[in-house]
Amino acid sequence: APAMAGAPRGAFILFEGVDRSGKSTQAARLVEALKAQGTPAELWRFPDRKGTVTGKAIDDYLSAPAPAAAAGAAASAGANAAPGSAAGLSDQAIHLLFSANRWEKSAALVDALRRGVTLVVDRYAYSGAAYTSAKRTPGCGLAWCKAPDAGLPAPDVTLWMALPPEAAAARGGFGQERYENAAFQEQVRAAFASVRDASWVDVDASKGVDEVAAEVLREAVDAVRRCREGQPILA
Ligand code: DGP
Ligand code: NA
Ligand code: NA
Repeated sequence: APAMAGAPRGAFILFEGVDRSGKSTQAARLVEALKAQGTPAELWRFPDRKGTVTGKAIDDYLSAPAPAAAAGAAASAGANAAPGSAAGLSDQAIHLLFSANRWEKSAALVDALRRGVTLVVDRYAYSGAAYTSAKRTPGCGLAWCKAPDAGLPAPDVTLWMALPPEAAAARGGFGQERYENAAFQEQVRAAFASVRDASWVDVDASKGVDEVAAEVLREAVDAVRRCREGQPILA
């Protein structure tokens, strides 16, 4: 379909961070703040557990309690999972499903941006590379982890919710999901440092919620402006 003359595209604003960094709270607040300013905006999240073919398997995998063991092993496949259950998927298979989950939504994502909707996205391909490479599975180094996501639409800005380990720990205990243990989260944090790129902006997530929200809104408004001024959709 021909592009509507003069219709500005929306911005792709991504939040990344370790678990408990406050990104989901900030992403929800940002959508409301943008809408209040008259900018059409939607909240998306990955993995998309509900609106996709792959979401159910990913949800089953994440919900399965991980065996208590060394951090890497604890995040990997449950050795005793029943055959055919997502809980027992290999590190390689679940990695590709997470990537497929993003690819399932990629055409709709580009379509929304073209329609002028700004997308505020909670996790994306950086989480994909960071969480799997943090498992230190032989043969699954960073290049292997990044490969299936190559060519996905890319964010206009990535807001990294920077939170020191002590501050994350002070926010209380983890839940029951597979990756929620302190040792593995530290490996994830280190892996994120190896995947950062020019789209990244550090947000000091240890500040108060309102202060963080104000900083986030400034960065988001800047990205929306760049997209209105004609910055092409990135890949
Ligand atoms: P969330 O719903 O944002 O808490 O994400 C669920 C968990 O899945 C969280 O621990 C981060 C992890 N995760 C998100 N995306 C990916 C991915 O692409 N690959 C892997 N291995 N883990 C991911
Ligand atoms: Na989580
Ligand atoms: Na979250």
